[in-house]
Amino acid sequence: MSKGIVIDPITRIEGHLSISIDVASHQIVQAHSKGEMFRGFEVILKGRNPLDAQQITQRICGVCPVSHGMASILAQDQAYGIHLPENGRLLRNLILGANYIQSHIIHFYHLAALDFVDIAAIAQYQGQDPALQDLKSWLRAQGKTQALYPAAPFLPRYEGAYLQDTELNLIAIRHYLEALEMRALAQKMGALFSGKMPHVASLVPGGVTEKVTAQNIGAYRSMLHKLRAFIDHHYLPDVVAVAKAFPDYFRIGRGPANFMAYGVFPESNQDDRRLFPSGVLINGQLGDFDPMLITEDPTHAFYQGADELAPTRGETKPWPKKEGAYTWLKAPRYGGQVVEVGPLARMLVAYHRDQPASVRPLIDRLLGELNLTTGDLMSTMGRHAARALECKVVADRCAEWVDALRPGEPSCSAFTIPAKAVGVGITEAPRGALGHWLEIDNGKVDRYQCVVPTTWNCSPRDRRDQPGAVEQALVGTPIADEKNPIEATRVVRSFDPCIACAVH
Ligand code: NFE
Ligand code: MG
Repeated sequence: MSKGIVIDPITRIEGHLSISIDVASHQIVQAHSKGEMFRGFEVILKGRNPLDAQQITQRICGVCPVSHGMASILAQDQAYGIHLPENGRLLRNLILGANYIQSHIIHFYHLAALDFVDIAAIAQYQGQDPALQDLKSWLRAQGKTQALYPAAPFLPRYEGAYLQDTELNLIAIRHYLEALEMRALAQKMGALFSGKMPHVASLVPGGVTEKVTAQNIGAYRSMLHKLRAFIDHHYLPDVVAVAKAFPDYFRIGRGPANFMAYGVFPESNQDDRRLFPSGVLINGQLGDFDPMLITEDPTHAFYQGADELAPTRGETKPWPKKEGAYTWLKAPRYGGQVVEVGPLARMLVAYHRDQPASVRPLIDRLLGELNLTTGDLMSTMGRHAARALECKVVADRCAEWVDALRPGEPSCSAFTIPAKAVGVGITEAPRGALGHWLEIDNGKVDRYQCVVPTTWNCSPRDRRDQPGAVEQALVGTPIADEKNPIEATRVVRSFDPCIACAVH
């Protein structure tokens, strides 16, 4: 006999992701992932001026809006046949880089770490260690007494085996608070070139509208300097400390073990080299990514339509009473296969391609320190580690991109909107592979389809009855106490799901 457990909502981020699990003999035997709302951005866009798309699609989300804006202008660059000036490419990378940094920091410290760190430690600590007493006074001086007397947003929580080491707990709590400031700093850094955050104003087809000046270069450099120090001296060591304390989580939450990356951060305007390359890892084999193999299957989603459709033919026709449906997410598939997307997919593809050169040594060093293999990365803790390493690689590369900007030179190109055109914007959001498919007729949007990272990861079963990536990752997870299924939340949150994006 199995017992059904519903965790709803499961994320600490916008949106309504509900997870239903069946547990037998203290193990998850089956899981269903459910997106519980309809949004309708693809419907809203039909008939509008295509230039509205990069503004409207940013409203899909408050965490990764830059990526939606980026996918939209990439689709339009292609539809209008535009070539970017060098400053335009670099500025886009710097704005997106700032967004990645804030997203990864907020995910680890504010959305996930509380599943591992014991926030109650600070209230309980009565020792004599001057450094820890100093932390208590520091928290008081900052007016952060919430951390001393745990309340919302730290409670309620599931009880479980949290970090035992008091000093580590207290350090992590201090870094949680510092990370709030770092996250704000990353947003300010992005706003230097984007006008504002989170929904940016300067991204346009043809480039970026902000001018490059010595002043905004200098300001970006100095903010980035502080962020890189935080990533190197706090974020990476904290992830390693948590990983050492929870080694089981390199064996829990494996998922389909097939990965896909579209590639992101263009390194040239002449060819399609990108900082993180595209590729797929299917059954352990590295292959080239082919966008023609993408389909979406509505079998178990609340939408009309019986076919698995390519996004160029995709439809969004809600059917809330559909029999057999259990979620508002369609099921994206790659050549019929379930794939995982996100930082782990990007880092594994980069590792196998040995590009960029910084990735393989970073991963090898981490694996050496933890005595693990690349296979162990396909896990709950592997996702956290990959995200942290990626954050470092992006921040380090931003320091080179900002130095390459040319003050006084143009940052965008002119364009006209044709009466009829198609374009696809293929990029990567912090949470994974993101595509926007655009069709223009009579100068207006005729079809707009978004296939989004969390839709890939949290997808439902398809017509072949293959469960989605998160649904697969949950199966086999041990649940020590059915009243406190903290292990399941750790697995799901390692994907950094955002259901507002996933449904769109
Ligand atoms: Ni709302 Fe998003 C990212 C996108 S996830 S956070 O990253 O696209 O589906
Ligand atoms: Mg869609």
